[in-house]
Amino acid sequence: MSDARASTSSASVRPARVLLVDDQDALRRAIARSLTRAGHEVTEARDGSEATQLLGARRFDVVVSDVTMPTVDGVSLLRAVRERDLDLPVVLVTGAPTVETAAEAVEYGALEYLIKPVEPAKLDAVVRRAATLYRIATTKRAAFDLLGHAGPRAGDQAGLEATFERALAGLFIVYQPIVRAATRTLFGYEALMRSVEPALPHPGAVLDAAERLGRLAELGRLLRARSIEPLADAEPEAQLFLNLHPSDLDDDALFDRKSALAGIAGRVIVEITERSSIHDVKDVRARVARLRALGFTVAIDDLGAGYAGLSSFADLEPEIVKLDMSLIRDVDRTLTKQKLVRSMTSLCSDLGMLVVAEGVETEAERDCVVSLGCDLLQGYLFAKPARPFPSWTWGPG
Ligand code: G
Ligand code: MN
Repeated sequence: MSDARASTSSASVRPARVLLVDDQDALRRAIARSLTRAGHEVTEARDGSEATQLLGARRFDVVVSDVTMPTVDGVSLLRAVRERDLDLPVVLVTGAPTVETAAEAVEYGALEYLIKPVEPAKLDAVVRRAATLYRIATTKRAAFDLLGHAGPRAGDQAGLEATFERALAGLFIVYQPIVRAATRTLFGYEALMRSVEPALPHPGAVLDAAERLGRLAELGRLLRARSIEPLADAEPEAQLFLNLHPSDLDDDALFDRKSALAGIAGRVIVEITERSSIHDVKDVRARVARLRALGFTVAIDDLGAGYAGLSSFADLEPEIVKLDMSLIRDVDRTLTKQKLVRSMTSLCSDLGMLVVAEGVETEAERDCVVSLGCDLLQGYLFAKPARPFPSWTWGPG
């Protein structure tokens, strides 16, 4: 990008504290040497988990990470970094670029996405630019703290609060159709949060910020209220899928019989994700039973994306199971995925549960998951999430 400019115009001669992550020892050492020669202070990590530990223990100005590594890969590391620090620049370096990782890298705010081999001079320029941008970001926060607030406050906390407030103000809801495989008709829409705040660019970041600020319940209420607002304009038979954070189950407002949401409970499916643990919620079963008693339908979201294994099934007894898109991606070309999806659909149909295939992007994936017994389909192939209510197509063929 603008490295050439950065290297010539950069006034920054301060060395950057670089966390360098790569599982290939020889390559990592070579890069470390060249960065050290360029005047930087380099700490090496062999993988993402070692890097995460170092991030907890020391301060860095920039993270330079390989993408493909065992256990914790570069993109997961990028997410871990964003959980701790909204500004710390991450430069991803890959030997095997894919559109998918590039897109994820952008989504989670990687500063640069470089292809190996990277010239030492170029890496030096990128690192300098990154470190400078980081300083600008922290300075901006400090300035905001000084000018925008009276009284002593933790800079990071204040920065995060301000960012979160802007995210709340710029929050909006998009909807993605979910269609029936058997009849090729609309089943409902999933409501998805979006934010225009660049510092919290994706729903996960907004949720993390809310969690750190102890404002998850408030965010959940806002999202639920916003999500049902346009429902009067939807097809009357359309169901509404709502994402709940496990902590929402602790919020009494969710169980209020007189709420607008409870009033339409019969068309609402609450999705509880497998991505975060429901073990922290007290009396999960009783809480979920109360939701059912109010008329809500329960779905497990992101199944296959990890964490809960099958124990969440026992706790939630969902009516609907949403298979994570990682299981659906290339399912038509991946035998192991086909076997997994097939076992899930047959198990679920034994239990009377409907299965949704999430993230269907191609006709081949669509036809494959239909033949494997998925009842409901969702994904870019049919429609991207959009303001209410996007039209959709079955796709060509
Ligand atoms: O975690 P949950 O399943 O609620 O999140 C769904 C996310 O997946 C949304 O942010 C939505 O924009 C995205 N999404 C929906 N359909 C597709 C798809 O076909 N491909 C990809 N890559 N993402 C999708
Ligand atoms: Mn969902």
